[in-house]
Amino acid sequence: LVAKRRDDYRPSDFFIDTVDISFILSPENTEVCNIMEVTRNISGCDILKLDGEQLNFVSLMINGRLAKENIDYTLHENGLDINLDVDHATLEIKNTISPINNTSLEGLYYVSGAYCTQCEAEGFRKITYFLDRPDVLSKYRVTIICDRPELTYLLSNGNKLEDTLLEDGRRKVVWEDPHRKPAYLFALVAGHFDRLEDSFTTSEGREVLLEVFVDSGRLHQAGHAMSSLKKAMKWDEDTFGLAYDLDRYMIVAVDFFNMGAMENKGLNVFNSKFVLAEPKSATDEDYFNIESIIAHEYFHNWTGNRVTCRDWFQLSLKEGLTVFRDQRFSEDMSSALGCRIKQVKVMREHQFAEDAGPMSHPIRPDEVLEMNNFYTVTVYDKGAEVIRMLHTLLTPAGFRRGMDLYFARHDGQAVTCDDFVQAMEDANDANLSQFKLWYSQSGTPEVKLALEQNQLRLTQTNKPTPDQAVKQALYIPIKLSMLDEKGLEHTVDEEHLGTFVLSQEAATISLPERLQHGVPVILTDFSAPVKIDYQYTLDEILHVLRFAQSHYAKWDASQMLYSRLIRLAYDSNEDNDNDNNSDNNNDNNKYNAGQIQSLTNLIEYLEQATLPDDVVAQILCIPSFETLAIEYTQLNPSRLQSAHQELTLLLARTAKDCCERRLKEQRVLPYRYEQSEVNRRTLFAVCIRLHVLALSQEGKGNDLLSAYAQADNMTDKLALLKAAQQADINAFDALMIDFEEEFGHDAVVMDKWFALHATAPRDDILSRLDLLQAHSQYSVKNPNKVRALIGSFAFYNTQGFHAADGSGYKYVVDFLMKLDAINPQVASRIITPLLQMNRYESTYKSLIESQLSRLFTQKNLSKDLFEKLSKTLA
Ligand code: BAL
Ligand code: ZN
Repeated sequence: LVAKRRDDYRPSDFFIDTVDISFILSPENTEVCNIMEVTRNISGCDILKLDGEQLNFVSLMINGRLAKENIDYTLHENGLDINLDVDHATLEIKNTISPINNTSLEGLYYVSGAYCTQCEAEGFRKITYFLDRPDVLSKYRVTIICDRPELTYLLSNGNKLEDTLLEDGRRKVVWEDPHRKPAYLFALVAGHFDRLEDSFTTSEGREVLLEVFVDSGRLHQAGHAMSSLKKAMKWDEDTFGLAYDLDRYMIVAVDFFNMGAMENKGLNVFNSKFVLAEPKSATDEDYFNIESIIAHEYFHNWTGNRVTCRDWFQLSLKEGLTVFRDQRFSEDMSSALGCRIKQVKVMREHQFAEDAGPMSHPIRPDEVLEMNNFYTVTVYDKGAEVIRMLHTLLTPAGFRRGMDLYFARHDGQAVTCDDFVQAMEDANDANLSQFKLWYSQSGTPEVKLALEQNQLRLTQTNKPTPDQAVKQALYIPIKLSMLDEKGLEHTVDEEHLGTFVLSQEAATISLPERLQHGVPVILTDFSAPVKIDYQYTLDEILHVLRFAQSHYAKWDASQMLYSRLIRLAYDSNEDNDNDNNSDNNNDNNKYNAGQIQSLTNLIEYLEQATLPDDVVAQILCIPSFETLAIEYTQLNPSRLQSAHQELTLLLARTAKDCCERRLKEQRVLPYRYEQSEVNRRTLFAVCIRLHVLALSQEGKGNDLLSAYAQADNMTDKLALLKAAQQADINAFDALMIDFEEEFGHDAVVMDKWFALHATAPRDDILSRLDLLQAHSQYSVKNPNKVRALIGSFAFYNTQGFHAADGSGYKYVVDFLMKLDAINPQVASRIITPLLQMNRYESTYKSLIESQLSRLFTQKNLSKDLFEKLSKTLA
């Protein structure tokens, strides 16, 4: 197995100008006939090397002549080499494939009575022999022939040219996409669906037919997706001047899908959980995610499809940029603060961990063995943070100028991240040469802040990562202000409107006398993807919470306070580890009076300030175990879990009256997905969870069962279930039976049920997981089910996964051994928490290591797992 390197990029020897591809569909044996016009690009090259995997070759014609094996062509495991010493040729290749046996869900697969494709990144080579690389752009004509009338829709990219019944009774549909595209944007779907239709007139006057295809009986759940699509189309016209370019836009929702969704030209394929919604069965979070993912895929039509990637190392060119665009859209459609907090949580919880682990890579990776392993939180979310920094540094107007120039220069091309930055530079007459290090350097920078007598000193540290030993100073925009003793906030960097750029290893900012005993408010809005090191006292944190003008800064201060208190409890548990200290009622002992008082002060502030519901809710949330874990070396997960739980219980007691009052004040209205109601329900969820915990500590009962019976929507139901899961396991069990009776028929909703079971803190969790895997709604072949059950356990059930005897690790590895043979892409996601082994205390580390070593010796291990394991065990 040889890794590919970014530096080894060479233009393709040949291009494929047109593709005329026909499918005679059959689950076991689909016949593919692919007629291509090829042109030589590099003179002197006389072998056309086509990619092909898991294909049954039938025949090759070159310019109408039947080619002979070993004379005209050679076949090998990864493709077909054709001797071609001409500048132009017409090739006709016939092959067959077996969609029903394709459990990897990459290429063309058949499941639950429907055909579906997924070609990004390198799936087209599992359909036919091809130059399967994103810088080969071709015009496609697609013919689908099917003998099963029950498959009412035979879909592909672009415009439908023909839909006829053949004499033999089979149906033939022909599609043509007028836009040149790389093979990864090809799509074919054939199935029986219900269809929701609407239309949109673009700013250029184009009348676009909009269609959302869903499983039969689910049409009433497709409306939110459709209205989200129309909002996204309008937003992109208003914000970036980008209009849609075909007469038809189709979205198909399928239950079996490796990703969230896929932006195939004119024919998006979606995981049904990101399309289907009604109040009874979808949460506010589901509504939010649907709106944002529909927008994300739509926005790809320009950032990804019209301008695509030269090679897969440039993935962040389209993904980082498109995530940034969908984030801005969501910020405009809902609560900007809520969105930003969500984004920052993803960075701190997942991206920082990835950057600190064996798979650390820059947003533009240098070396890849399996491309599917690089659809990461680094390429996507850190990539979006890098674009956001450009947006901050160049101002929104400057960023727009850069985008306009990028499209003017590169429409219809396959380009690089450098091309994008060059357009930003040229449109703004800016020098971004140091900024570009964000594309090539991995790891999370740490910025240390010190308040010296009359100045602030900032120092950046960029520690080595497994992939890069040597680092350079980055160009870091840091939103920064100072609070004086009275709580008045002052800008310290007048010149840059409050955003200080740290471009050297160290810098100082002088302070006027009135600020020399002030408190810094730093990295407001998370202005750069870095960690901050400043030794605030607890009182200083409370000062920021009380007086910072930004709600983001207030929230961030609350997170600092909780992290600090958890660290104190963790360190104190270290001394008492042999005392079997799981006695939750003793948590007051972990803290001195001043520390307990800081929490009381936080709640008092919340009580007297008039903050919006969503800000209060966010401030009452303690950082997750996973967010905290990244701050620890030699981590003992069980000790951190106890410290986390101790603080949660103390917060629940301290906030009891506050939560009780806010719960009483709730004015429950019939469900509507609108921001003020979303905020109210978010606050309800946080308060009910803390309140039930407080009651249980006092040995008092709760009214979860009746509240659940009265809830008219999934958001509140799920909040009550989570409250029960943490504080009242009997109520939880009763509600879960109720839930299954009501929603057992609904695959999408049942994912919530599986995830709740998988994250329940109970001693018999592994035997429960066994039972759940035998449930009629569960299938190891369905990625949503695997992620909901085993993924939730591995990522979020700290107690079970990190069981001291290693049984949780063994359970997951046993499962991965099975899953890898079925769907390596999903297996490679689920393994993520185990890759952090080097951050754990030696007993935990060696338990994980022995399990990973066992997995590494498995026969026929996928490239996906091989790449991750070899790096982790190195
Ligand atoms: N291109 C893969 C799915 C997505 O990021 O939209
Ligand atoms: Zn994307």
